[in-house]
Parts: sequence; C-alpha cells; structure tokens
Amino acid sequence: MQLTDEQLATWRRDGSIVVPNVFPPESFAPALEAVERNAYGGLTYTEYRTKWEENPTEIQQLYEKTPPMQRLAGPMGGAVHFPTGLPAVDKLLENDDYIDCACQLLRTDEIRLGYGQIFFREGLTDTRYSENSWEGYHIDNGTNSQLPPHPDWERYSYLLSGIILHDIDEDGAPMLVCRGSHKQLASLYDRHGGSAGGMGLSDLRECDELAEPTPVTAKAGSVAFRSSYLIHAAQPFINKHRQRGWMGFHFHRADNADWCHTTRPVPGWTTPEFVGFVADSTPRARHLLGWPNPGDAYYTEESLQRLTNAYPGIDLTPYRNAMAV
Ligand SMILES: O=C(O)CCC(=O)C(=O)O
Repeated sequence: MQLTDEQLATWRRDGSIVVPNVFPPESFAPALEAVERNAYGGLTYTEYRTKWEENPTEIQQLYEKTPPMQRLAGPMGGAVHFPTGLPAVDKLLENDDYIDCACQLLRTDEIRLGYGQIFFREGLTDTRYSENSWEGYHIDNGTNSQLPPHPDWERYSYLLSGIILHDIDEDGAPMLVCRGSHKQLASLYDRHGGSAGGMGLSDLRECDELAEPTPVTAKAGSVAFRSSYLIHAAQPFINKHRQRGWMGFHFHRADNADWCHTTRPVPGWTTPEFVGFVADSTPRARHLLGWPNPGDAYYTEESLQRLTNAYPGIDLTPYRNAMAV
C-alpha cells in the first residue's frame, strides 16, 4: 500500500494519522471476537452486557480483582502482550499493507517491532482516564526508549499504531491528541521534565503553544498511527454502553534498535505463544522480530535443520529457495 503525498504531509504536520481500509473484515472481525472473549472471561460483548449491565457492583468487584496490567486487555483481561497466543490477533502483524505503511512513516524498509499489546476499554468498568480535562497528557516514548526526545523526531522517535477492530466514534472514548505536539517538545520538556524517554504534563492549561486536543475517531479496519513524541490523553466514555478495542504494535527504525527495548513483560522466546507465532508466520513478519531475510548467509543446511527443531512445523521453503547454491 502506497500512502499518498497528502497522507505523508499530514503525518509530518500532525504526528498522527488514521489510514483507512488497511485491514479487511475477514481479518479484523475474528480478531475483535478474540479480544472480546479475552476481555470478558470468554463472552462476546453482547453476552457480557446481557450478563453484567444490571449488576454494576458485581462487575466492578470482578474488575478490581483483575491485575492492573491485565486490565489493559479488558475488565477480565487474559492475554495482553504480543504474542498473545490468540492467532487471529497475532496474525494481524503479517498484513503487508500495514507493514508498508509503517515503513513509509518511519522512512525505511528496515523496521523492527518494539512491542505489541491489546488495548481494550469498556464503559461499565472503565476508569482509565484523568479526573480533570487538563490532566493526564503525556508522551509514550518512555515505554520503549531510554532516551529523552530528540529535536529530530523523524529520526529518533518511534511509531505506535492501533489496528482498529470496530468503529470508534466520539462517544466511545477516542484518544485525545494534540496535533503537531511531536515537534513542540523543545519548549515543554524543560518546564515539565521527564524520566528516561517519557514526559508528562502536569497541567495542559499551562501549555498555550499546544493545539486544542482532538479525538482520534476511526472506522474498523483502519490503523491509527502516532509518533512516540505526540502528546495525548485518555478521556471517559460519553456513552457507557460502548467498548473500545484495538491491537497495538510499536515499530522503530532498525537503526534505533540499540535503545528501543520495551519495558513491558513480554512473552519470552521459549514460550508456546512466541514459538507458535514464529513457526506459523511469514518471513516478512519474522524480519520485524529481527530474523535475517531469506538470502542471508545465516541460512545454511545446518541452521535450517536447527530452526526446524526449534520451531516445530515451520515452513522454511522461502529460506531454502533463497540459499546460495
Ligand atoms: O486510552 C486512551 O485513549 C489513551 C491511552 C494512553 O494514554 C496511552 O496509551 O498512553
């Protein structure tokens, strides 16, 4: 997929863009069902609402028993971090149009996955927002980077994306972003300070230079991309009968990999989730995880044999076909 000049100009100006029609329904619909069942203890959203709508105290108690990190994936969140072990969700990473967009926004074909996460909120239980409308504004750069923001955002920031699994309208708690703020940190960082790669604003009203926050509404199948330097915040659901779910992947330029390491507790290389995903994935998605491309000198008869042992069921044909004879 080729982004238009206008889309690229919007990206550079705003540090935020929604690209429509990246994922077809046959890919986002099963992913939505999987994240719903993961969020609601095995139920779909309709089933969850029928069961819990009339019992707000009980569902709140259940929600409070869910560990805070799991709540990122919903009130009874199970899997959170990529690879989630939910095939319909993990396979979203393999979409070529999606990877093409990320490469163009990062201005290189050599990109790497920093982190992936289900992000799911739901109106009956949600408390993931600040009390006052001027609070809670921050950048996400510190999630994966030790380094404070640099003036050259196109070179040093990374990319956060949300694969939108259902329509997100104004009343469904769309993220609020200050467009253009990714290029305005010079005047803010010294006043508000930060730690490692992150920064939070204590009071948006003290930041006159920033644009008014605007909501990131989006249609199912689109992808919301934002720079890790973009200032944003959560807002409450206007309509408590809404959910908001996306699958998020963070990408960085391969030449930033020295300092882009996520702080999140991701499934390790030997977990069934990781081994299962890699065994069943594509060379392009594996390259996002750092695997050399087919044709690389790493791939020999001996190393292919070891890969077969390490990743049972893996189809190594593309690597074998590209081997020098
Ligand atoms: O839920 C939202 O809209 C905002 C989430 C947020 O602030 C974040 O992901 O850092």
